Amino acid sequence: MKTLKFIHCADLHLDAPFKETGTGTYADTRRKDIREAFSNILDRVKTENAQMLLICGDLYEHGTVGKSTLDWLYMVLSGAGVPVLIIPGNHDPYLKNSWYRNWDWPGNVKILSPENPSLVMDDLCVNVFGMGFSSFREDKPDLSMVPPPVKDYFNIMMIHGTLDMDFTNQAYKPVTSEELEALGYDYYAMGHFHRMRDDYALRKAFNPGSPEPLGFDEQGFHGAFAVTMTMEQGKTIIKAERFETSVRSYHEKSLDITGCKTIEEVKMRIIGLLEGLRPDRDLMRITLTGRTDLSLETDMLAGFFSEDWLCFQIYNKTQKDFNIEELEKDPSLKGAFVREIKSRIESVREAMGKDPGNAELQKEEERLLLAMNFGLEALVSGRIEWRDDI
Ligand SMILES: [Mn+2]
Repeated sequence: MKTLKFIHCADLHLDAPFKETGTGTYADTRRKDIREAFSNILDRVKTENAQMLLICGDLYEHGTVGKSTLDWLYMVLSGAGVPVLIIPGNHDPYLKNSWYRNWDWPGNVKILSPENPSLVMDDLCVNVFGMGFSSFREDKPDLSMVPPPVKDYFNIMMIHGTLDMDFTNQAYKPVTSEELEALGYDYYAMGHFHRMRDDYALRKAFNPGSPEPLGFDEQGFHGAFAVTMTMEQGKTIIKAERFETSVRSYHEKSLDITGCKTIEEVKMRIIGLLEGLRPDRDLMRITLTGRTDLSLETDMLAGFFSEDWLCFQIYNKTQKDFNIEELEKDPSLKGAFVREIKSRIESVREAMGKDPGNAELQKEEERLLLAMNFGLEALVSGRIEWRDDI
């Protein structure tokens, strides 16, 4: 029985610009976070006793990567202690002026380029073929150039591209499960899409996603794969274990502030929404919804939180509150509805005056106020937004 253990990652995007709004140090901190996520991967190489590291494209941003980051890369990659195999992606393509051609990479790093796409390591019984990018944009690859697998070796294909998705005009190196299966390799190490996937129709294909999420469109789990392959009597078995590498995570939430009478109350509702989240880990985008007449200064409101939170965005999508006095005079169904609910609220309040601590009456008043809002919402806008705070 033969065994091969390796770590498979992709899409680090070192020195990504991080253009979105955050506090002053947001972009710099996030670029450091990417380095830390990569350090987490390199730590795993050691703790797993992995025999090689695969990086399937977009290791860095061609346009913005700095010399200090390349120096840092040299240091950490040379310290990896195992062969590191890299294919260029669409953000770090194998251009004439690519760092892959013009930088002195450590001896244990192998860049699989169109000139040298294959690497056979006899000591590990492994054959790796790499299919990366040589420009920022590439269409369907020519799979006829992929050499046949090497008998009794672990055959791995590294691809930066799009597997089994129909992006007719937008495709970056599209391939299908059938096409890859026909090549007869044992493991297809994907890169390009930033969400982890291990559920392709082709069970031998794995996409690790970005080790550190790069924006609010990259929520959820972010990490890489620790892969163990075993070969016995000509049969190869894959065990790909996902592990988390991300330093921070993005969260988008919406908050209905209908009924808030002061900014202080809005703040309190936001604080309630943050329960279970951590300022040192979570990056927030909150969209305020509902109806209010409060004048909301979102920058000021966000400023209240951004001392503790690295990224705290607040968007205002609230609408002006209903003018009950105006609507009461409305000759249509809206007016009739408002008058009916209003008279019920008044009689409940009258009863409350005679019987203060009556919990049933308090509940009934709450119900009627909600009924007023929901009913008017339905009559005015024709729909009711889902509210999960009630
Ligand atoms: Mn990418």
